[in-house]
Amino acid sequence: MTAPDGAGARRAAGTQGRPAEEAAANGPRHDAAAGGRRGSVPAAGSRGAEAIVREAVRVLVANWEGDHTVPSRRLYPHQWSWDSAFIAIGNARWSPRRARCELLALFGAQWRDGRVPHIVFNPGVPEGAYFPGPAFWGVRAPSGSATSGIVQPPVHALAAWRVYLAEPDTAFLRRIYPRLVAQQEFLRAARSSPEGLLSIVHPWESGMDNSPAWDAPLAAVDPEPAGVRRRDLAHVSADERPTDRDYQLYTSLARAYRDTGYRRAGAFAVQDPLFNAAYGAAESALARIAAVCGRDPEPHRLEAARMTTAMVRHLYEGGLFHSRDALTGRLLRSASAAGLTPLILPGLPADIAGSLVATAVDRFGLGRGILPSFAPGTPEFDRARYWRGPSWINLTWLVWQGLRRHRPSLAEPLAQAMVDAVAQSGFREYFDPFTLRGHGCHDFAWSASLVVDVLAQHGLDGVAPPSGQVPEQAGSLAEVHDIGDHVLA
Ligand code: 2M8
Repeated sequence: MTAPDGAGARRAAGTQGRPAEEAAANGPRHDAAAGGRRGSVPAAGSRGAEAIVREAVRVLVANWEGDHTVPSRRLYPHQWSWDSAFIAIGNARWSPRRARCELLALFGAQWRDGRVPHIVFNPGVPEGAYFPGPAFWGVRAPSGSATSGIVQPPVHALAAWRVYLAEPDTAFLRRIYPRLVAQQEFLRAARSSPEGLLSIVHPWESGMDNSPAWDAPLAAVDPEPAGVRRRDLAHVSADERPTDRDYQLYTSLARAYRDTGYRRAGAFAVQDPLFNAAYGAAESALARIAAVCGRDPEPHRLEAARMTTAMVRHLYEGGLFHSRDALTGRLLRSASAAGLTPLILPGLPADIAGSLVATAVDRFGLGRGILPSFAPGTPEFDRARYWRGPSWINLTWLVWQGLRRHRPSLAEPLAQAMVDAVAQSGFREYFDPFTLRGHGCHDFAWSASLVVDVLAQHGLDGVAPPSGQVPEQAGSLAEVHDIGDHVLA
């Protein structure tokens, strides 16, 4: 798996010219539908899996900053909230200690009101390395760390539970449980609507920054009049990133929120299915965590069920979950893959799960490759531009988790598709859904960590890694491979 980008690009060349309409009609296809698995690893089977795991661990070690992992050394040189959760899930497989440390470092910067900021800035990194940096956000956590003032999808309880399963450390769980509860309480107190749904107040809070799902609500936002000095374009080509206008809107919204002391939303308040599903799944995970910690799991179970019901009532239509504009009450119909992520809700009614799976197959090409972030065949779909179509490992992983519960037969090809993507193109930030060509930055941490988790659970080509005993939910690779962090740290 060395320097796979060139090979990936060459292999992709034959399909890149495929007319958009054909691609759109057929959906992503690089597996059975294409008459063979393009991009399958050279040495399939357990040896191939081991090579990918080693390469992933190399990335995770290279991005390690002593108590947290940067998503990318140059493009994202600080700690990001939901990245850390996804990173911990994979790290748990080879270094549970590192996974615990990652989550505890993030929650160390939790605010008094319970919010977990979406960025914790590293004081050792110059202000100019990332925009908007600490001077823009102008705020510190009680710990003294400079942070942003917005949040990201609360996938952390899910991560904490999986970290515990990999190595049952009850002291860790007891330490993080009240912090996870406070995170949820902040969202209930500051972001809930009469319908019982939670709002995000900035596209960055969705994690899917420039998703076409935000085009309509962003039309009501006044862009920052002056140009913004972006840093991202020094690292990634402009046609793979949000536009300058997007950045003017992002900055304007963040400034408006900041100017109310991070209390009142500006002109953007949206109930996103991914964010709300993450919250609901967090309550289910908290129920399990509470039981281990000797606390009452019942309130968490009830809250998970309540959120599931509210989402089905207010966000579900036509085989997909959609966002809802909290300011106008209007459903924001779109074809974002965020609308499939409620599959992670354990209590999702079977008929809704069945319809979501049908949509995923028909409109997102599920079963024929990796999951695009927006449905091909729509006018907004863009196969290379960030969250407007490319495939991301974290989104695919979330839907994969849901499928394992609701439709296991489709979970397997999706796991293989994630492995194929990194085998062909390396641990890139995102991938062309049709060719698996890599886009965005290289050595992206959650692409590495989540594929380690996939391999630990699924193996490669259905062959489990050579431990011979990879349990369904728990277990690490560290004991069976010489890649524990005592070796690599
Ligand atoms: C991207 O977002 C940041 C802003 O938060 C950026 O573009 O600078 C998104 O992909 C987000 O989901 C992710 O957490 C972050 C770091 O990987 O990058």
